[in-house]
Amino acid sequence: NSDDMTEVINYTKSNYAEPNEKYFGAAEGMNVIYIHLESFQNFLIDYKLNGEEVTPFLNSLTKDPNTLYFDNFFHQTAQGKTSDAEFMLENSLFGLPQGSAFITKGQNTYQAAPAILSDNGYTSAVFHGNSGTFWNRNEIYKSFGYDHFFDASYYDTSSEKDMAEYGLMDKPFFEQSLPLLESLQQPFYTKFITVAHHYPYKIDQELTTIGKANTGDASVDDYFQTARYADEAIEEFITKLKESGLYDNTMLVFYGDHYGISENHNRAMEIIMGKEITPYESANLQRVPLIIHAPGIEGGVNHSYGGQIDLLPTVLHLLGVDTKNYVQFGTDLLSEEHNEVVAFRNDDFVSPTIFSIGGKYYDATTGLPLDDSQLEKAEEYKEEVDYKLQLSDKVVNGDLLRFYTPADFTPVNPSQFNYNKKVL
Ligand code: GP9
Ligand code: MN
Repeated sequence: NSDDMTEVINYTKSNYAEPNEKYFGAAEGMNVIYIHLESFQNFLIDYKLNGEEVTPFLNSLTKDPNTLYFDNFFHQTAQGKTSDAEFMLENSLFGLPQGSAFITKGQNTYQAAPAILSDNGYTSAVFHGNSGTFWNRNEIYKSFGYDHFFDASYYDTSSEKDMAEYGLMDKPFFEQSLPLLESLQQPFYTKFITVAHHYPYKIDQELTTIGKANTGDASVDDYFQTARYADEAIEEFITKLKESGLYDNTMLVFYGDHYGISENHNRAMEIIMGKEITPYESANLQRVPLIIHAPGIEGGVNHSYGGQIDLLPTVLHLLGVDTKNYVQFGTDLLSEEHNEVVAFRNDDFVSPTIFSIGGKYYDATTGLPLDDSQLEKAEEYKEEVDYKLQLSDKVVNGDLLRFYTPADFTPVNPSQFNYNKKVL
């Protein structure tokens, strides 16, 4: 009820991190293109398989002078997988401890990125070569205020060799998306959801340009071939964005959605990583890429600890939109006040100093059991994480944003949107 909302607003206001004036508005008025890196773990960046880079394009992008690369960025997803990642990045609300908020909370009231940016003159669209009902996207996107959702019905999916398990393969997907993208009024806020690099990472060997690993565990061995394919598809897309001129006034945000290799494959991963996969190392493997490119921004490797919950305030501040009045559980990764304690849905957390895994505390740098002198600090972090998750669940389970409209936010009317392909 609404006094719960008062508690939530008090928390999010106290948790708010001031923008970094060096980056606030650095991408103001630019288009936004999110590239959803399906099942991409950050260990792939700069990884060499038998001496060969797996993802040479993304590797080069992390070194571009106008690119911020966050090498301590973590996924925070649970059973909702891709949909949890989307839920967090659009709302800065955590997904649920069980199930998928996309499916069970599709009709809630949200103050999501598309709606906030619509008030700032943006057109919004999602591109995804799978059926629009998967993860209930075609319903919840209306609650987020997305103007367009180009699902499989907008693509030519007639050729079997172009299809992956969850939709159109990335190369034809990006190719066919370009005219749809160019049809949008600018500035636009868009998200492209890839599918080729998805468990169990099977791919037509005619499409591969790198060998398999040889751990003997098929999904680990194949993981590198679909990662390379996805990297090539993205490179092709970026090349086309440059040719079309869009590249010069667009902020690109690449993010990994969740792990690709589960803990069932630790034995094989010990071969891949060249070390024992302890609970501490497994937590380290939950890093996913976050790569933000925009013309003119000061790039570099940013070591701040953060997660998908932090994407919305980070992106809005880069666009020059302050987030003080919104209910967001993450903080701007670029802010001097950014909160570096990264909460996971299972109550584990990581931070620059302390990891908490399965109820045990570890030194973040050595992986050794935490020194007693740090235990009080660890308990403080644990309390903060539990409270943050519990409060976010209250907002989502109680649909509490019904009781709070931020200043100068135009509430969304989901029934105004129709994603069906217009018969021209
Ligand atoms: C489904 C695709 C994959 O449309 O996004 O979803 P996932 O299985 O990764 O949650
Ligand atoms: Mn996924």
